[in-house]
Amino acid sequence: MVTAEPKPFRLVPAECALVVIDMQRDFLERGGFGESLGNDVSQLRSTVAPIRALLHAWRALGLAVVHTREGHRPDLTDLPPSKKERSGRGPGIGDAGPMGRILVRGEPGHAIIAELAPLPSETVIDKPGKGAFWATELHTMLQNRGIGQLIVTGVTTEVCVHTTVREANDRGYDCLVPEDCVGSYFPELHAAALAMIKSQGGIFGWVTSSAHIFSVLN
Ligand code: C5J
Repeated sequence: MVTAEPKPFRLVPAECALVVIDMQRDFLERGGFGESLGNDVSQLRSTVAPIRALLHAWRALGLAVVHTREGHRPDLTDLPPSKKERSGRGPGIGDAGPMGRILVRGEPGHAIIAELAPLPSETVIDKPGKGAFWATELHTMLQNRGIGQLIVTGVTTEVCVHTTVREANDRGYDCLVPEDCVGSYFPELHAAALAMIKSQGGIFGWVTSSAHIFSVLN
């Protein structure tokens, strides 16, 4: 049992995937999309070391790992005009930025940061939306592997992490969110998002820390 809120989480490693949401250069590095929106990207950096440690532990045990990347086709045919419209005060999605075209697949800024680079054997889901289940094959892939639990990490807590946890919850997955492995540009939204997940008896899932997960894995 992993110590968690609102109650202990019964971890079954063989049935649990570690999901790493959108740890992309565009969100985490200076000069990327996140910064072009006026955000302080250093707010997200604290997640890198604990996610990396969890990733190494998960890999050493041979367990399922899924990485996601938010982004769009180069022709932008999967980009709703409404998302484009609200995608930036300056350059928006698809426009040229310091790391190539913003949130476009194959561009430098779209890549996962080097510290968390996926192994060739690991699943990478390219998602056009905030949630990792919408318009992707994630649910099918998890079902085919007998996965019913997710440890959800990455950025940002109140946007793509939260949307993914909600989508997973509605599809019957138990989601455990280690609070040091998720991050936001906005501390108050980070706190509110975590509070929502564990409220009402765990309406969307469980919240823990990576230390509590390690103490069970060890
Ligand atoms: C955002 C994300 N915040 N990965 N994307 O636009 O949370």
